[in-house]
Amino acid sequence: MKPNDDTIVALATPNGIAAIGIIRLSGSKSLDYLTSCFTSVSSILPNIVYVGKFKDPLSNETIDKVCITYFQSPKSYTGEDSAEVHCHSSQYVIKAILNSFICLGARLAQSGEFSKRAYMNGKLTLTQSESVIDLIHSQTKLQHTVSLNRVEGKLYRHINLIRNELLRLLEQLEGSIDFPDEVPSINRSLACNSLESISKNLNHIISLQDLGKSISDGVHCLFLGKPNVGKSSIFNALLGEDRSIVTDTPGTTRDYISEQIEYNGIQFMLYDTAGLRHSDDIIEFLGMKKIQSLIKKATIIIWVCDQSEELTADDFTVFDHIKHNTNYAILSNKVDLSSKKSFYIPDAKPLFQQSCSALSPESLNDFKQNLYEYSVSTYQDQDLEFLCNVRQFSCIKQLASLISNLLTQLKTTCHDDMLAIDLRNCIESCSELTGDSITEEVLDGIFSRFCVGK
Ligand SMILES: Nc1nc2c(ncn2[C@@H]2O[C@H](COP(=O)(O)OP(=O)(O)OP(=O)(O)O)[C@@H](O)[C@H]2O)c(=O)[nH]1
Ligand SMILES: [Mg+2]
Repeated sequence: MKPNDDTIVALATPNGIAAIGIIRLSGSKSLDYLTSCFTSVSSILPNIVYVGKFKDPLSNETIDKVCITYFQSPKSYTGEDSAEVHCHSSQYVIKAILNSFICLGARLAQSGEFSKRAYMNGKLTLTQSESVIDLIHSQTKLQHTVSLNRVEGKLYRHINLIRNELLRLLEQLEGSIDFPDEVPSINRSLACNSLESISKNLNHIISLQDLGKSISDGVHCLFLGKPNVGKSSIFNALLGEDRSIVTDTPGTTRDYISEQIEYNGIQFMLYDTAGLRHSDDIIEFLGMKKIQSLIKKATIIIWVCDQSEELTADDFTVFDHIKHNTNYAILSNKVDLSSKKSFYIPDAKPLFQQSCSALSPESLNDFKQNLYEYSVSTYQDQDLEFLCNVRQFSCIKQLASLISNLLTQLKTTCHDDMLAIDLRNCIESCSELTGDSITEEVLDGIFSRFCVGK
């Protein structure tokens, strides 16, 4: 696959009124086009910032005072000759500069086309290119760390090591098939050891992906409890705003409300729900139906109780909904009121139990810390580099299953020719992940997630 050799242009900064807008050019005509519009210097050398007038190449009218830089191939983001024009970000100026380049023969870039060219020219690996988009979209420190790790190519290098080991086995196997007198046949027990270690490794990467999902989608925290225990008050206290309606009438919240907060670099999606109780009210009934599906997708369920009252049948109705789950914690609210000595929940095995008062947000600090610790308890820093996106994850799962089949084959009397076919499939799967073998269609899918100008 060869990149198009036309010259592309796009605005790389958000569209709108701002101090500076950056227009990017990439392709073999970049310097020519730039020279036609920027005549303040007699020659434009690479990697130097020049300040001067940008002129419309047809009318010779000044459009803006700009800074320009030319990057000579291969020392540029895309690997091609490219350039940047830093102008004032007025809609008129941006449009006029883009038009000037288009008049000269440039084409407006498609989403992700600059990064696609960087990939095609070997400036970025596929996993790195994919991470560039995650980096742009990262909202929390942890999302940023994960995507930066990928941009630095750690997952790619790891999969490449696996690929090299598989290639080594294949070479030996094929050598012994083609030249049985010279190359000894493969030592199956050593090959098994090597594949078992690869398989363990891949399964470890797979097991980390729940954490990856939490980091990219946020940890889903579902507040459940009977009416009036203070779910909405706690939800509001955590958000720091009166988002959910609070009244002393049981059944205030009907439908669920969700909002996002960040704590220590992790994104939490909080769900305030309707109080669970036996009710003939159709709206409450529908609210409760939604809760059932939320329970299924919650990372953690927070069962809220009011410790100033005795537990009632409604509390146990709530408990019945969650007692078969292992991911629930108990939050006993209203500690500012006197507590009931007999407040005790038999048979409950919560992840943690905590008291608080929604009226004093500081009393929720320990609760937030517990939530955080639960969310990150399974990962270590070095594991972050192995968090994948959806495409990479499906490749890793496919690879793990191919390796597991291969191991089964190796342990039986399967013929070497068959083993070679299976090994080749595994290598192909590694290549698909790293982008060393990938179809144009998949590539277009990946790069279309980018914004124009990246
Ligand atoms: N004293 C005290 N009152 C609280 C506390 N938390 C909530 N309340 C009060 O309890 C009542 C119910 O609070 P909500 O937050 O609406 O309770 P809820 O669980 O969302 O109720 P539903 O939406 O009806 O299920 C309101 O009058 C709150 O002001 C608390 O920690 N201490
Ligand atoms: Mg409520």
